[in-house]
Amino acid sequence: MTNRIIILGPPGAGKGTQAAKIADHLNIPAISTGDIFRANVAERTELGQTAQRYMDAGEYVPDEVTNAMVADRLGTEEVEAGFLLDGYPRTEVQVAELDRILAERGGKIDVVVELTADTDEVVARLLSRAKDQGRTDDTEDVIRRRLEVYAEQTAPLVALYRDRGLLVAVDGLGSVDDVTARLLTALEGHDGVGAGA
Ligand code: B4P
Repeated sequence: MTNRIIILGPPGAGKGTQAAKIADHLNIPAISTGDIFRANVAERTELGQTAQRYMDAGEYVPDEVTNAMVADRLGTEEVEAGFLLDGYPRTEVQVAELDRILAERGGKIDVVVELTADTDEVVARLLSRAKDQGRTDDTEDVIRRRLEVYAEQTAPLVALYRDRGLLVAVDGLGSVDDVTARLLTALEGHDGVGAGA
């Protein structure tokens, strides 16, 4: 049994923060599409130049770009014992591509965690990150757009994965450590996760 986990949630819910902790605990790689895009922006690669235009506007990077990048990563040996996808899939087209990639390799997703947090809290967190880190997509206008895009394109995936019997919702409010503990409890209670990692 492997650990194949998706973490979903609005911008600022704590996906990236928690993905690193959970992946470390389960000894599997966290694949964060946002981090990969930001690394490419910093290195000024062609992918980074494409991604930056969309990220700075609060829009999603086009599916074909994101899908190709994830397919590449899921083709490597490092994901054999499992993986945690942080911020992917974010659209129905990305879900279909992930299904295709996994079917080709004879795999499947074990669990999808929805990290929940209300709008006031996520806006406050992102504005606070803007002060600390100066991320160009953490301005008030762009945050508002990112939340709209999430509601339009990603929130429907919650129902989609619930219908597949894979969804576990975890409250993202409280201290980082409290949320990690809640997540680990939810994952341990879910069939298949934690075994054989
Ligand atoms: P991401 O990097 O995924 O950014 P995010 O949604 O803001 O989440 P992030 O992981 O950074 O924040 P977190 O909630 O951990 O995406 C950025 C952009 O990349 C997207 O807008 C899009 O343009 C592009 N992109 C990425 N994936 C894509 C895809 N699949 N398809 C198309 N485009 C894609 O944390 C937020 C803040 O809250 C942090 O400052 C953190 O320290 C703080 N925090 C976390 N937990 C907390 C807690 N419990 N209490 C208080 N603060 C907390």
